Amino acid sequence: MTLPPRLISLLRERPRTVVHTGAGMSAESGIATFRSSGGMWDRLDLMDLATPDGFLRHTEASQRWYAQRMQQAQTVTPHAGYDALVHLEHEMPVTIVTQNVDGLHHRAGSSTVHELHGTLRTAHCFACGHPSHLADATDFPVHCTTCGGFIRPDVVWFGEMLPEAALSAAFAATETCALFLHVGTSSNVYPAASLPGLARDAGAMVVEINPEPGLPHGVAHYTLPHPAGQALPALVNALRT
Ligand code: BJW
Repeated sequence: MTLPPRLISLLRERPRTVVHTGAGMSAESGIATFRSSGGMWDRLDLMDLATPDGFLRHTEASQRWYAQRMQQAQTVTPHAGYDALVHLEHEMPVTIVTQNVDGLHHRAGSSTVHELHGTLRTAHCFACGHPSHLADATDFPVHCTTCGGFIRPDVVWFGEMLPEAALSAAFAATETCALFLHVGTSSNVYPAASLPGLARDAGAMVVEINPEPGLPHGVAHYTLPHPAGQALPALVNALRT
């Protein structure tokens, strides 16, 4: 893969870097994306499974879907692109801002990770908020042992607020970085979709990594139309040569 010379020059300056990842980052580890052809929402209705109203109307189906995804997230292996990001943080200051809930950046060993849409690692009661478990459930629907409410994953659904600490850290890092890598997201969901424009306005070089790039014209300086598992190791290799 040929990288733009200006990107290689910037990398060699060891810039403050933000890596913003979406579902495509985990595709090569075997986790389905949401909106791509063959993605989860080709087969499932997101309004039934991943909204507060949908959860209350289809509690058992939603809990089963999340329990299965929680188990999958614990068993898949982070691919070479994840390892490349761990390597990159030994070379330059790297902040990872992820929309993903699968925890693969943590499992790969990245140290500064802000999870905008929560996590599949934990769960709580939808009614009383008490921490609970869902991943190992065998009987559905799963109820809270404290109040009898339904157990939900610690993820952010449409219409819900993003975790304040992660969101403010993401904006702060984006506004002060020199390189912004936008990896594997369809850029449909806000406020995450506003980050690349913010980075560009603040003076960062914006690079989109996606086999089917989708940022509006004029946001990315460069597009690498390749899978994350190939493009991210190529960036690390550029530092070695
Ligand atoms: C590869 C690849 C490979 C494949 N390598 N790439 C401003 C304007 C308009 C609307 C709003 C707005 N502000 C807020 C809203 C409302 C709403 C929203 O954005 N709606 C839009 C749909 C229009 N946002 C919210 O409600 C958010 N909350 C919020 O803003 O609170 C304040 C507020 C509340 C109420 C009113 C107003 C403000 C919350 C959003 C929560 C999103 N939750 C989900 C589910 C999480 C739980 C779960 O996982 O089950 O998060 S939805 C789903 O989409 C998930 C993802 O994180 C998110 C983004 O998806 P992503 O990552 O982009 O995946 P895909 O599948 O879309 O794309 C994959 C990409 O990978 C593709 O491009 C492929 O080409 C690529 N790819 N293989 C690299 N190998």
